[in-house]
Amino acid sequence: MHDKVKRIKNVKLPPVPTELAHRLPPGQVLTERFPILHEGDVPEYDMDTWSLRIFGEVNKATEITYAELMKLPKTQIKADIHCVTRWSKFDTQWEGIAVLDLLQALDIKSTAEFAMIHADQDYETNLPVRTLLADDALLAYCYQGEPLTPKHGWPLRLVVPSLYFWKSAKWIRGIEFMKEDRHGYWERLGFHNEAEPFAEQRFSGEDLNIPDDEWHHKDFD
Ligand SMILES: Nc1nc2c(c(=O)[nH]1)N[C@H]1C(S)=C(S)[C@@H](COP(=O)(O)O)O[C@H]1N2
Ligand SMILES: [Mo]
Repeated sequence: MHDKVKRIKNVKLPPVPTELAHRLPPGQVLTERFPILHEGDVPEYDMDTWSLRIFGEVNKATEITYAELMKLPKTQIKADIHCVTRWSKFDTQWEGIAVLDLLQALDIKSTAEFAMIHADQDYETNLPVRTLLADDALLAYCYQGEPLTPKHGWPLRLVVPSLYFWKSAKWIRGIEFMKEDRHGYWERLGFHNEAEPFAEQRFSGEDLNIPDDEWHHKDFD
């Protein structure tokens, strides 16, 4: 077994209050802090030229400007989030555009079963379109009533609380609709394709690269 796999498996977990236990997926630790985790540098943007590219299994590929996006209905959610490196955070509040509302404004082909989320810096992650259509899948621009900070994904990030948080791409730049599934960045490196926290779908195999379990030494706010 890989050393890091062993370490992650042996992490000691502090007790969780009984009344909250049912909300904590197996093997997770509750944190009040908000860790900051990503590959590459925090990108900088000129919002006049920023766009969200929609392509693949759509009748008309398009690029949506920030101004156009902001005209869509706004949705607020409160959700628990779970990172594969074992931290969970309860009751995070987000405001954004429900992916459902965006998709209704677009001409998506019925063959579009999967989506690849394209984000900076060269990050991508895949998920089923049906998951994106759930009530709580959001393209978020606000966190706890304030604009997202650049480190947490400003100007736009995906928030899909039902899956491990690596699927919630920050700095999203495009959604590619696909007939067939394809692996994203972490999925190629051995993370689980479906990534449901309550089923503890962390890794697809134990002989592959696995996540850094040292999030508590990292940046957070
Ligand atoms: N563009 C991009 N989005 C990303 C990542 C990344 O490396 N790049 N990391 C993911 C991972 S592993 C996690 S846990 C969350 C962390 O979000 P946070 O920094 O707001 O806590 O972002 C996800 N989205
Ligand atoms: Mo993560």
